[in-house]
Amino acid sequence: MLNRFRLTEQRALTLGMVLLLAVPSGCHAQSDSSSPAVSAAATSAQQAAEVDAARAYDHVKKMVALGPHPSGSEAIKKVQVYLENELASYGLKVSGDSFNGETPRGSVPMKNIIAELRGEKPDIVLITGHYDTKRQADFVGANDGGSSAAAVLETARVLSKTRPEYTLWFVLFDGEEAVVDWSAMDGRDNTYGSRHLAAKLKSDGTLSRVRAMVLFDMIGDKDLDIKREGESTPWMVDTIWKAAHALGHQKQFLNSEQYISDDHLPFKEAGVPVVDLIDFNYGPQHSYWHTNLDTLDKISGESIKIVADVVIRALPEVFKHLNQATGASVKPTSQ
Ligand code: 1BN
Ligand code: ZN
Repeated sequence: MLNRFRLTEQRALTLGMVLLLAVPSGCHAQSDSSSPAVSAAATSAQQAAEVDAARAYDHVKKMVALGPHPSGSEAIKKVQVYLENELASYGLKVSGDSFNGETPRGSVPMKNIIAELRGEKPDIVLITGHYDTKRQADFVGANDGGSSAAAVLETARVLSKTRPEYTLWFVLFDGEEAVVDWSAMDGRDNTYGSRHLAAKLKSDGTLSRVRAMVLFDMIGDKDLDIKREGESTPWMVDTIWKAAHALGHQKQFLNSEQYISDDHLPFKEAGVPVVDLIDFNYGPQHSYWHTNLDTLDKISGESIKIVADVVIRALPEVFKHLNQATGASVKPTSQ
């Protein structure tokens, strides 16, 4: 996986000059039994290129420990600080996108969190998920809110050690959940954060640089099964499923289809290719979804790792597809 991204200079230095000289950036780190220094460094680099299941679980544990955190709550401010500090610790440029969601309960302060990893190209691929929890007494949302935020954090941490071809924005949406009911306000009591960001990027002109979006939602279920989401862009779904198969995760990535209304729709409507990775089969007869049974014991860091690793594996293919779509070619480097 590491070979698919260019190592940052800082990361390359920390891996040591031996690896730097032996393995040109962008090339595969070959194991070399005759050179323990190279193989040790290469091994640590390979490990660094994968999501850490224990870290992913720990992120969810920490967010759950902060208590229910619906949009506008005191607890969500603490979750925001946690997420911002984590993203900043990976060396990413973090910014807050604060706004007021006009909800059936009035104006609610909300904040999307955005962390940028500059790539070789200025065009942007969004890696996203929501972190707010449903407004319901004692609902902590280990899977619904926790797992998506943890997947974004871990994907950001792993990729922050690379220089990707496209610029990546890691986006944590606020206000995905309904304040009263998903269908209230003519179906607009939901996805406040993604609707706000899509509109803002359209009005400031940045949307033309947004080339694709990956959405994680409810991917922490111990019994992970993700269907092809029907609103998603077919080539994005195919690319993700191909990567899942390549990594041996065909049991978790099913070939059946379902349609889900979620944070990807405002970007789809704005013309961005999207994919929603959502396991909408949570517990017996889906009985853990939006109930107080959505707790830590129902999720697994391994499930979050599987989905985030698949996305990391798929990204170079996404970039390739985007390059073909524009007819862009890699500029020859001057000698
Ligand atoms: C996903 C997690 N969703 C809300 N929490 C989106 C959704 C809303 C899915 C309504 C199905 C029905
Ligand atoms: Zn929900």
